[in-house]
Amino acid sequence: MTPTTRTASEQSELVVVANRLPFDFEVLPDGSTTAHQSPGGLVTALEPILSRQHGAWIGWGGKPDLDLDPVTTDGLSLEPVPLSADEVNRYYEGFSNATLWPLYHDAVAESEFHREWWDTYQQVNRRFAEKAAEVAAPHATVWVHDYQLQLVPQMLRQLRPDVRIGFFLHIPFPPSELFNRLPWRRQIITGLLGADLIGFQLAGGARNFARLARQLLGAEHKGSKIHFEGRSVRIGAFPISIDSAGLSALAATPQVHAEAAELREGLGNPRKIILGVDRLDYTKGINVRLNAFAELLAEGDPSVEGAVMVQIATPSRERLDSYIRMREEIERQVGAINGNYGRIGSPAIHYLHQSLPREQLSAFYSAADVMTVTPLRDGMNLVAKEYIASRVDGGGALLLSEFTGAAKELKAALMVNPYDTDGVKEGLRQALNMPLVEARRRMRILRRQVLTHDVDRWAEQFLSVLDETRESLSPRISHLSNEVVASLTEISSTSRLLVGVDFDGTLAPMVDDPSAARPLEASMEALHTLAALPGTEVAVISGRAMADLPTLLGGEVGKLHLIGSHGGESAGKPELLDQAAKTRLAELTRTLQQIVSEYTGVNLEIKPAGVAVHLRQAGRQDAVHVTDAIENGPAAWRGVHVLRGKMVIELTVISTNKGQALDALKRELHASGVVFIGDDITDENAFAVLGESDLGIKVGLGETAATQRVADPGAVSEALGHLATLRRNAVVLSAGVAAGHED
Ligand code: ADQ
Repeated sequence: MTPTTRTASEQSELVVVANRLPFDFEVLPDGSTTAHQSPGGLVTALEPILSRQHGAWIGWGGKPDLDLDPVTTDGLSLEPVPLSADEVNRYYEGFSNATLWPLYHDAVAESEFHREWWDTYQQVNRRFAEKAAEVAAPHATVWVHDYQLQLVPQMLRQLRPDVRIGFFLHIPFPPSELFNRLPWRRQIITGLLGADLIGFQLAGGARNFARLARQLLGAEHKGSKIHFEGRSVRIGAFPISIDSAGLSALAATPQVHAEAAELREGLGNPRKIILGVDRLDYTKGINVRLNAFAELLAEGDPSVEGAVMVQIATPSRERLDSYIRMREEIERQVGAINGNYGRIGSPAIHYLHQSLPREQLSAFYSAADVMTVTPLRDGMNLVAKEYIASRVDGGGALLLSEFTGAAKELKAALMVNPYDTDGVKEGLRQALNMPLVEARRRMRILRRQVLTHDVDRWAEQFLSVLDETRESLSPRISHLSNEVVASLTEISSTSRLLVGVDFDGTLAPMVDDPSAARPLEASMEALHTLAALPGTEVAVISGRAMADLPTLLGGEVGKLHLIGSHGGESAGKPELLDQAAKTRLAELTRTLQQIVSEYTGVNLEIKPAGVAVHLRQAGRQDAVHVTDAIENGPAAWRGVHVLRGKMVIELTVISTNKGQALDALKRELHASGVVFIGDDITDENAFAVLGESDLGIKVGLGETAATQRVADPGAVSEALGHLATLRRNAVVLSAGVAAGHED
């Protein structure tokens, strides 16, 4: 698809792409829809930046089959992506939450692998990428979020190579031992590598990713950069945080104070309140703390009068079997503990399966003496940070699982291993009995960390590193027009592709001394990448002597086809010249030597089937005289063919040209589509033989039979790099889709 039918003023400089819009939509009984903002940390952090930059947020409305129009609020435009009930089922509940979620969380629950889920995941990712391509202004920044959208960076890059793409993963990135179970592992890594910057919560996630990119795709990794298909991708750790100041301010309000006091009273003024706040998810280790608390009650310390536990669990993913089972298990556990240890009017555990407003949550945080955060694995865990930010009184104690991302920053918390019931019990006991001075000392350290590392800082750091990648984004990419990108995209899926490229002025920038010409490294890398792909052939078709080409190409020919002397020479071709032609060539060489001997700056290049006269270094007048002498002399001889290039005239004793050579190669290789790129007049013969399903790209100005044009050899590098990515995806991904899995 070719992007955008929007005008520039309808596009955005900064686009956030996330599974959900930061709004909840509700369909009323009369069929109309209302929207309520659901201010998560992410939108709070990004809203000011988004509004300033006429930003957009692309996401799903949260209900199947919602067909919503884009809306703009406070300078932020919301761009809904609709999902059918089937897609919600397969892409969201299926592949995202029943395949990826458990796999990325240490496989604490079993992952399910279904090919239909993967198909829908790809389809929906494509829809998000297409929406982003439509909404993003030229050279915009697009920030893609989380595990539901890991293919979007690469898909978007194909559609819009001009935009800068950042990706942030909110959940852990697993080690290869787990990730490699995924049948579509290569596609996911390739999808992510479409970004310019990939952010993880922790450095360990970035390391896991780099190792997999190397193992699965042969990508090179050095420091914070991964080199893949001629591009450099930055990776790094960006631990997310919360609106620390906002939550502190909220906790300091008299209303929250009063509500916290009411809560304590409502709970029967226990000596200690233990709190858990989570999405109801099996990764959160809610059962871990319930077990530990139950065992402590059984041992009589604390007594049920001494401590009360409050567990607030916000409903989550309620249609998935694993969540239904877990909810039943937790509710059974709560019931059993209350049955065993509760009293009439004073249960041991208060359990709310509800989502609470911010103020009420703040009151719970303020009232809780001990906060229990015991996930088996968690990308970060914002609840731990919210608790700390809410303790404006400097009190409270945090029991924290060492398997949360937060544990790396919140070192002054009481750390526990959630798999070690005795350890969790001990931690809980310690927290309940911690001397005030020590508790305050710890909380002071924790607060300093959370207040100085808030979500604003997180977003700014991510976006400024993403901005730095602008340098590595070649400025030439802007010279690839949307039409060139669209044509490359179209031809990349042909069944047998032949890519032909000229050397001088196309692969290698023009230089005065022909022997000093060298191809751009990125172009060569792209050619070798292409040549290694199945169903893909690459030929360098040059006027240079065949014998010189390997050296000119940097010594490494690999799988490239080489054609020299404008098609006169190629590997396996019988002898180039018969006796008559050899005699003619000798005579031609002698005559040309005589003509040029009177001029300085005119160089002859003796080739196997002809002589090239280079005029680039000659004065204007001299060039005219030499040209006249040649045109009126040997150019008119029988059996001599003339190729007129830019400041070069070439006389050959054979009649082949690049068009014939390209056409012959196309037939020999049974190519179904040809891309030819060239800059010179002699390349026009090649453009002339291209058919409807082929693509000709002219480099630079001047009349041409080619249908597309790029600026210079730098832009050729971009075009070839882009074609290599597209082709790789076309052949590798289609092979994966056809086979239903990767291997
Ligand atoms: P989550 O798995 O959702 O996030 P978490 O970081 O704890 O986990 O965030 C939960 C949020 O929901 C918190 O802001 C919390 O206040 C809120 N919440 C929980 N229970 C609630 C209730 N009953 N009522 C109202 N609000 C409630 C994912 C990753 C995490 C990562 C975040 C952010 O799994 O590891 O920290 O993204 O990147």
